[in-house]
Amino acid sequence: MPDKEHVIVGTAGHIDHGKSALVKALTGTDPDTLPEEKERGLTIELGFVFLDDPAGEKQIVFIDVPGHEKFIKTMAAGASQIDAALFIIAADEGISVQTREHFDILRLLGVRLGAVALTKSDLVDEARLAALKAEVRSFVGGSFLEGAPIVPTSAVTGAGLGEIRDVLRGLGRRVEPRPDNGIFRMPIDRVFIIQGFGTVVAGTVLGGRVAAGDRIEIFPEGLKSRVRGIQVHGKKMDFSAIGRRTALNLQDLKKEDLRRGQVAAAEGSLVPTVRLDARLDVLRSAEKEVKHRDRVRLHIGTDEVIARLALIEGRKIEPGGSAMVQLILERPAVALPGDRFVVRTFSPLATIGGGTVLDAGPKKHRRFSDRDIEGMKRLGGRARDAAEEVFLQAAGSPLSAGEAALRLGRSEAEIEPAVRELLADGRLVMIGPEKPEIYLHQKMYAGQKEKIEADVRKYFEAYPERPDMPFADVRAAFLKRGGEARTLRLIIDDLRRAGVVVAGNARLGLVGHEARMNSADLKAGEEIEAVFRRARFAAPLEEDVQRRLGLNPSAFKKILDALIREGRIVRLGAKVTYQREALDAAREAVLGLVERHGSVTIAELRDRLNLSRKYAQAILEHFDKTGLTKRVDDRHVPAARA
Ligand SMILES: Nc1nc2c(ncn2[C@@H]2O[C@H](COP(=O)(O)OP(=O)(O)O)[C@@H](O)[C@H]2O)c(=O)[nH]1
Ligand SMILES: [Mg+2]
Repeated sequence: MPDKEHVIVGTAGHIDHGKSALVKALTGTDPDTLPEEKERGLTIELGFVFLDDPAGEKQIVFIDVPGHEKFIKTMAAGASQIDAALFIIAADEGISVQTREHFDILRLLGVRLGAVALTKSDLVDEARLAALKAEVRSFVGGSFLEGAPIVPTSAVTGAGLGEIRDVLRGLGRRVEPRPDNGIFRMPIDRVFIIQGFGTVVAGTVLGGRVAAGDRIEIFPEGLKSRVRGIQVHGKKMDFSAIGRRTALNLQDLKKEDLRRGQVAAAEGSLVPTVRLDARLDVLRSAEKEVKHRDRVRLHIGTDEVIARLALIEGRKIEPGGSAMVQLILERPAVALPGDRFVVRTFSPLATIGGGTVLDAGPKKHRRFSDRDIEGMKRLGGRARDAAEEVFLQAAGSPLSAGEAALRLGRSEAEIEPAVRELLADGRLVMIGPEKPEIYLHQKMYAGQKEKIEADVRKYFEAYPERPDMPFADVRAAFLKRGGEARTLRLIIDDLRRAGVVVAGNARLGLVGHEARMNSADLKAGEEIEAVFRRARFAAPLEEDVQRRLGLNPSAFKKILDALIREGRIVRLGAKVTYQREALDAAREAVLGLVERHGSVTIAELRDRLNLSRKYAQAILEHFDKTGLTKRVDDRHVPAARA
């Protein structure tokens, strides 16, 4: 395991406010590495710098973002995966245009922790610092930065650097673990070539772990590859895991095939989509209302996609408002529920809002459909409603609380109590007592139970002469409808307890159903039985009886099967079929012989009943099989005595 957990800290703030200079002052490393960046003194690309702090519990990793308005797209990609923000405001200039826009983006992306640095403190006096501090305090009021440390710093004099380091360590301790579905996922934010190493993609791992040799897929394009090598913090590793800044060397892929915005993930683990359901929060500062079919730039993960906003709820969204929308993407992308996003308009080019993905593979909705809006709201609502909706959508597939949480992109700590509440209220049915426990929504369970009962009733309407049905038939129909075997077991148990069915070995009977045949069949049954009865020990072959009575083979088989089930006819072997009374007489004869001689042979029975050897053998084998007698060499003795 990579030695320390990472804490990803993103810078944010207006251009030239000293973001890059502060990262360099803290780490000794200039995050601007491109010749063009050095030349122009301007950040263009994301810069990744590790803070050397051996005493720190966790490894701080900075993502330094460009402040220029032209590079908001890059900033949004960088900020999308961070654990905490280092929000930068130059003491001399104060709150500026991109200070506001970056702040909006951090909030929309759901960043939860951070600190403020008032940079270039060497350029202003104490009074100005105090005034700015108060202004910033009120600016961040009500946001994730309310009450956050505000630290004056100077990259020139070194003032405040020690304090910032302490603040960052403190943030590191407060970072909550990211929800993990255990499946490897890493949005790509850098693609490069290392001489002698090959094509490399880098990013922050958002789920699961990845090991050298793993097969992965690049989404949404579906490019398959294998991980040839892994680097974490410049060191070669056998694997990396959630939360870590990670570089993967990929086999068989060229740099031209790869770009920021793609997602490297476990093969087949994501489904590209052109639709996303979400709640969109529109910034109070947005210039205009949002209208149906507005075309926007969607920033999700490290990706940017052009999309139209389908307003499912309401005709427009006013600044400061919020509503359910479906984003219709102009090319496929990948996401998971819980992922945050930002939307920007084309003209004026501005961040207008953002939100949380509720469904990453939704159907097309009808606008203003109450049912659809209700479902979306529940997914985005309080834990209990969201959990209930997930169980409803899962239909026949039982889920654990953990799985429900992952489908919502929420933490298990939030969803588990909601699931327990739903169970206590009878909204969920526990399907398996195994750990973790799995549940179905009560409505889905009841629906499945009804269908099974209907299946059983239909079967006996079609085959009234049969006393029971093969369990395999019930099972096949249930599985075909998307049910699961363990659910079926529970349902059958329920139906049995409720006195609806009787469950025997591999067969199922319906309580109140008496096997019956129609009158023609009954008459044919009498005739068949009469033929066998008259033949007595010299029983004819079944097919001869069928032909003699002029019955068609399938009708004959159906009726004969019923007679056999009723015990009126007994099949002793493949070619020997007796009527019950003949068999009873044979039993008397066998018992008589055994009583006299202690045992009986085929020859003795043949002579006693005056029949051919074939029948005598079939009779004795039948009694051996049914436990009346037992064979010892060529003699058959009473089974009890043997
Ligand atoms: N006096 C002074 N100048 C600074 C300080 N930090 C940065 N600068 C200068 O401000 C300019 C912009 O800094 P830079 O880090 O590139 O800003 P960024 O665009 O926010 O990354 C550069 O000329 C820096 O030398 C500081 O603490 N004091
Ligand atoms: Mg910079």
